[in-house]
This record gives sequence, structure tokens and C-alpha cells, in this order.
Amino acid sequence: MKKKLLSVLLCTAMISTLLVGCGSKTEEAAPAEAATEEAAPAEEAAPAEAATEEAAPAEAAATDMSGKTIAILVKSAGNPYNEKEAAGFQEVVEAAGATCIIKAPESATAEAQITMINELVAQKVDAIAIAGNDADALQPALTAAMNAGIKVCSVDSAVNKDSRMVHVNQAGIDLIGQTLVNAVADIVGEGGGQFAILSATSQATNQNAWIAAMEAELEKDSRGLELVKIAYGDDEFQKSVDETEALLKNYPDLKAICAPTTVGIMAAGKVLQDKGSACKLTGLGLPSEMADYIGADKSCPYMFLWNPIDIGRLAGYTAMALVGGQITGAEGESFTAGTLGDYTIVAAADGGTELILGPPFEFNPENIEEWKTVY
Ligand code: RAM
Repeated sequence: MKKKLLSVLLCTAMISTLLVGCGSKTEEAAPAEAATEEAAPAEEAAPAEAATEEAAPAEAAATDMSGKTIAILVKSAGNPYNEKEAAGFQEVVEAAGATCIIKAPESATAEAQITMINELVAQKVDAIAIAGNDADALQPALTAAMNAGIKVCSVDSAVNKDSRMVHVNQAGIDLIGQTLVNAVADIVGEGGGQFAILSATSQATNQNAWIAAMEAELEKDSRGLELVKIAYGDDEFQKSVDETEALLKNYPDLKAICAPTTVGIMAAGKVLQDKGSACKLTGLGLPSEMADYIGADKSCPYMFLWNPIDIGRLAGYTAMALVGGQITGAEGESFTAGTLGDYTIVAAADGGTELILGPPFEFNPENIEEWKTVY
């Protein structure tokens, strides 16, 4: 209780100075809050999250990791989301005295990641955090890594339960699905209509899980919405532009596009706005990339995301807790993720285990100016 009060006070004080972190608090995340999933870690994390902007790195380094090498392997290069995730990871890993390796394949494929995993095994790193480009295809490479004594966690986009020790998830899957369907229904308005999804790659575990959650939500209550097409822009800007144009051409009555990828939503935002299209947009986007497209008279009335730097930080702390032996990845284990606060490992929907950073946060015309400078 005391902690909560402190959290509110700290946040109130910080909002006035536009400090980072409070915005991803559950207090402000109204649409997400309405759903039932556990939001506790984010709430607890809020003051600490803000503090990480200023805190001395040494404070984060509860365990001395000097002599250790901790790697992150993101989905692909050239995606600012992945860069921010890797930056958060690097910050906490280096603050703990470890060497950080960042690997990013040119395109978001499993093949490229397998090559890089093998390289990291040959380098005898101590831990690998991976944003998987495929749930199953990386299993032989990651199993070999774990057999070699390397600690493996996934982050952002899970690998299957046998390929990892724990997954570091940005937000609950069902909660993201519900939040996105609610947003599509809201922007399409009364009576519903056709909408399409513009995703990343067809193999991306995270997008596929969110889409399945959206479909389950629509099955419960369609709200007059008809999902006419799932298109894949492969987290490449030009491909996402082309796919958006194809959607508009093939579905002239399309009322909305939902893009659960930061690359896709930015591409769609530009296409819809340049064309002055009546088709509206929502999804998951970086405020820094979407500021020009957010607004009642723009292509995207509002969208959602979490702090991509914090998901990297949480993955860094998790990888180090695995290396340090504070956790093994089993359900029920708790540890302190540096300045992000305390986290408990829970059961994941795929039968493995996970940690959840917190609920998604809404970016809209009222707060986009503030957030576009943050991430
Ligand atoms: C893209 C990537 C990433 C996802 C975000 C929302 O940048 O696909 O994995 O989490 O979008």
C-alpha cells in the first residue's frame, strides 16, 4: 500500500517535469486496465522505471557480472523498435560489468538467426536473449546452446517452451488482442464493417499470438467487424507500404487497418494519410515514428505500445538472473529486475513460463507530443 502511494506521488511529481516512465503506468492506461490480466508488475515498476532515466547504473547492478558475456539477438536490423530494445538490454548488462553482444540479422528470418546462435555458442557466451523469428525453427540451435551451458531466454517474440528457459513478454497476449479489437470497433464506429490486419512476418510468434487473440475476441463478440485479410509486410517499410496499397485496392469498403507492428503501422499511417483515405488505422506503434499520423483528422486516431527500452532492460536483468542462479525460469520464482522492480515468473499460454512487463499504453492526440521525444 505504502509502495503504491509512493508510486502515485512520485509519478505525479514526475509528470510535471515530463520524465519518462510514468506514462506506461497502469494508472493512465485506461483501456488496457479494463481487462483482467495481471497488471501488478507494471504498477510496481512505474516509479523505478522513471528513476532509471536518472539512476546511477551501479544501482541496477545488483549482481557483479564482470567476466560474463551476455548477448541479445533481435528480429532484424534497421527497425528502431529492435534498436531501442537492444539499447535497454545493453545499458543494464554493461552497468552490471558484463560484456554485451548485440546481433541483428539483415532480415527477420529464422535461418539468419540460426547462423547467429551458432556463432554465439562458438563464442561461449554466458546467456542469449532472443526475439524469435519463428517459434519452432530455432529449437535445435537453442537446445544446443542450452546443452553447452548457455542460459537462454526469449524476449518480445517467443521461441517455443522447449527452446527457452523463460520468455520476457511485453504484455499479456489476451490483453493485447482485446485492446486492439476494442480500438478497431471504436474507430470503425457503430454498425461495424470490414477491417484488415497488416502484420510483420507470417512466422513472427508475437504477432501471430496477438492475431489469434484478436480472432478469439472477435469470436466472442464480433461487434459487426469482419476481418477480411491478414497481410504481411515482413517488418520492412516498403513491403508494408505495398501491402497497405493492395489492401485499399482489393477492399474498397475497408473501414480500418490494424497493424500490430511498429514498422507496419508507420507505413500504413503514411499511405492512408497521403491518400486522404477514409480507412482508419490503429495498432502498435512507436510514438516517435507515428506523431505525424496520430489525431482525429489524421490516419490514426490512437494506438498502443509499451516501453521498448524497458522490455530490453527486463530481458537483460532476466538473462543475468539466469546466469547468476537467482532464477532457473520456473513458475513462481521471483527476482529483482534492478530499477524496474520485482518480477515473478508465471505460466505462459504455450505451456512454458514468462515474465510480463506490464499492460499496453494508449498514445493519442493528448499525449503524443510528450511521448514522441521519449521513444
Ligand atoms: C515490430 C516488431 C516487434 C514488435 C513491435 C510491436 O517492431 O515486430 O517484434 O513487438 O513491432
